[in-house]
Amino acid sequence: MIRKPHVLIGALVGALLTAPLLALIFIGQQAAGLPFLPSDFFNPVRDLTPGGLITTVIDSVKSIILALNLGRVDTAAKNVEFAMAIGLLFILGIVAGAIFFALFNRSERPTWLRTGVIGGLLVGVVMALVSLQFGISSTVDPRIIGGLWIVVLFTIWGWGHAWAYNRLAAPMTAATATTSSVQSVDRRQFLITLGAASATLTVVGAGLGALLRRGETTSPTSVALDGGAAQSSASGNIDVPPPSNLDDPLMPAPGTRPEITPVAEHYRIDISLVPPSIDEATWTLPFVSKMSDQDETLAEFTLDEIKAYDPTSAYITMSCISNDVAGDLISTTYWTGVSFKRLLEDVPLPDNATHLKLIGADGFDETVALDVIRSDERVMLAYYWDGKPLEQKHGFPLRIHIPDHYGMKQPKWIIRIEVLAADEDGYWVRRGWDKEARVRATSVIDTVAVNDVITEGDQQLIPIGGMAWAGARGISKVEVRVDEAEWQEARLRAPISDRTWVIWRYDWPFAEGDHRFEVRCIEADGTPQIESVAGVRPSGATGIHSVRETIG
Ligand SMILES: Nc1nc2c(c(=O)[nH]1)N[C@H]1C(S)=C(S)[C@@H](COP(=O)(O)O)O[C@H]1N2
Ligand SMILES: [Mo]
Repeated sequence: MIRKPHVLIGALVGALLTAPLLALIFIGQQAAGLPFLPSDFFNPVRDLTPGGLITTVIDSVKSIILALNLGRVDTAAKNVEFAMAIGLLFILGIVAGAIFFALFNRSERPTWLRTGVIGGLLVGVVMALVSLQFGISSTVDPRIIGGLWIVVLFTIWGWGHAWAYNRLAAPMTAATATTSSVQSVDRRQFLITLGAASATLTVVGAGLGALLRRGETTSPTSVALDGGAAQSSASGNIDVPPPSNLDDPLMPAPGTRPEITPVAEHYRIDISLVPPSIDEATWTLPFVSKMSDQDETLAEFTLDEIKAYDPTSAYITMSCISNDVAGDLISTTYWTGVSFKRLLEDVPLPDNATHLKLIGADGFDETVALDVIRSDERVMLAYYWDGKPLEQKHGFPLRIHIPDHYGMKQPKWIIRIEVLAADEDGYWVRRGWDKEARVRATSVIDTVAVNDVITEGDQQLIPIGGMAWAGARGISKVEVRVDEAEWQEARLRAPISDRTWVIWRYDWPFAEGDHRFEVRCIEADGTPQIESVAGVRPSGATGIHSVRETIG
């Protein structure tokens, strides 16, 4: 005679077995590039939820993290996604545990083991298929090894349920038969032991995984403001010229952001937890016509062939459409690639082609009109940042730059370009964001340098500074006002290029007390920055940036 464990105990066992399973998967990813199932699984699930529900949840949690001042927006967003992806599998694991126990409860002892192992195997196969189909996290070649790893882990996990059940449902022995309370104590003891083992394995596993974290090769920026001569470079890289405004006499106010963002600090936003890893040796860029019944490859380029074209380079500021006023999702670095217009000359496009659809290895996509490419030589297929191959998380081996548009229009990790006879909505447009996504003019106060008071004649001045940016449209004027007095014109540093932000500075003859500072900018053609407040969705944030500071 046995006492059957309740399905809720099954749920508990599910949790205790799934936690170390996830830790093992994490170690596998960090140590060997095996698939990170939580993200492989999370991406398609997120895409299946209606109306960007999950994205909204991520955004809300992210806002909370930021309101609590817990760090950068891009990192916060990735951490929230990471937690949700892990949490999703963990919850599924709990449900699976309950189901396992329900199944065991209905069957006889000899079949438990078989049920557990086969159940685990089945779940593992489904998970492996999802990972192979949608996953981009694995770097192991051939990919089937990653699939097998998942199947093996889940099979052991399924067996674990049968083993735990068997242990919990142990028939009453001479020692335990006397009272059911003895059996309860035994059960409790087993669960406590299992819990302790699970916790230890999980913590040690997660810690080990974090230790093993295969550091991405981050390249220190080779250019500083006082950068002197261009740096010499390792093979395959190019020299980054010092910024053109090196001699500009206007020095940024102390505390102003660096005019060039070190690549290691460049913001990162994309839909993948683990960025796709692409093998340069096998990567090609095919142009595929979707304009007849059958797909037709019109041209195909290797990376070397793309690099063989005359390179074009520019310092470029890029911003995410999700950047709040004065947010940190905006950065500037030195981009190098081939002019897309030039490359297109060597693609035999059908006459009625109008758009190209750029597809990323992560499943992201956006379209760009051929007119845009043909009318602006600056549209670039970029392969270097800061003179070095793009980092994995920034789109290796190839991404596009389209002046004047938010990052959401500019796919990274391009693996395929489809030639279309009509426009299509891209990944974020389908999710309700602005179709055009032209950047909005913005200006930001980085610093009110209260500790760097300067004396000019008999005046004491506090340097105030920051940046202003209007995509490729240029900035003609920046104005600052204090406590809603008159707007005062700030001085501008020459921008490094026609697409970078402009560093401004205003030396304020200060008065002690509590003050409010505001900034606004005017585009090159005289268009003023939009002053009315709007959030980031759907077209990018607008509104005036203000800061408070107490002087004295
Ligand atoms: N393939 C792909 N490309 C992408 C994205 C993405 O999720 N997948 N995100 C876009 C968005 S929203 C932005 S803001 C920029 C950010 O580029 P970065 O991470 O290199 O700064 O990449 C764009 N290109
Ligand atoms: Mo973005």
